[in-house]
Amino acid sequence: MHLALKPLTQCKILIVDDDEIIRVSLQTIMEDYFEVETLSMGSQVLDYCKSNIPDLILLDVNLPGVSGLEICTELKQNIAFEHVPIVFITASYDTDSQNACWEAGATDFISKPVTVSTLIHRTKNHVENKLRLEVLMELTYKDSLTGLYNRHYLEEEVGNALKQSEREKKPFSVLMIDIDHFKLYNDHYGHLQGDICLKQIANVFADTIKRPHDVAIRFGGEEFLIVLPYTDLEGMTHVCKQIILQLNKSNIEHSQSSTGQVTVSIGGVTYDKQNIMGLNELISLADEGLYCAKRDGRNCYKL
Ligand code: GH3
Ligand code: MG
Ligand code: MG
Ligand code: MG
Repeated sequence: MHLALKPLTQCKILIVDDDEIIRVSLQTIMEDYFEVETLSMGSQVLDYCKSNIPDLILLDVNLPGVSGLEICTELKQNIAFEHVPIVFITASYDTDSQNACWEAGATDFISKPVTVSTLIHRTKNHVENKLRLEVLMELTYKDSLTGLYNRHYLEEEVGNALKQSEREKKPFSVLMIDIDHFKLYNDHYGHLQGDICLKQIANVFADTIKRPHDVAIRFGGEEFLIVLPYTDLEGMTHVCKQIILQLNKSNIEHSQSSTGQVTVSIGGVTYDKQNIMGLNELISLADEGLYCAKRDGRNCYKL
């Protein structure tokens, strides 16, 4: 099977080493094949990755302050970065040092002094494997009509995101959204136009959610879930308002609806630390909110 992968020259490699000579020489070698960024301190890595997820990290073990092993452990525990290959560059070959790298979640390690061809071939292999994994995950977890995540993704991945928020004692919000009078839309405009409408609405959701952890999921036919980790009631309210506003601006005609355009109803819930809930419970509470929004006349949200 042949998978179309993005070119390696567009893949981002992050090099982290406190030794400027090593940093610059690694950069010079790698720049012929990849896009390269460098950092000198371990404490900069997490923030950098949050705004710019690399396709591979070349990581020095011995860094002042936060060590390479600590960074690796932290990144591997974070679902946003767990698939980023981390290759240690290390001068220590002894068994304990090697074991420490594997235990921290290393993908591989390369010993200093570095052999250029080994460095290039190993990094290319790891980056290509990451790209293949991403393509396969896209096929497994995305809805082909809308490009949003599918139910399979919800079942496999979102539970883990909720557990992570629980561990970090952070809020976690869920929105359930249903298109208003969509049966009338299909009956009037036809099923194919209905599909186009679903795509337009999905694009509004995708454009509205801004943070890297936010996820929009096609839950069923014309029902969607938006999962907002690290988001409290205030943040969730903002997202609801934005969705209704942006959909209003999109102005998708619906002559059979009293507003004259396509609207949605939204129910939402925020995970409550005092009253620990599982994902299914959160979804059914959001669904209750959605039912209230429908009963209250549609084109609104109930949280
Ligand atoms: P309400 O405002 O109460 O939600 O009314 P509604 O008409 O949207 O609700 P209902 O559940 O009766 O209808 C949902 C419609 O969504 C019916 C179904 O044909 C349509 N639908 C579900 N999946 C798809 C799809 O993939 N494509 C198209 N075009 N229509 C779909
Ligand atoms: Mg060092
Ligand atoms: Mg429905
Ligand atoms: Mg509906």
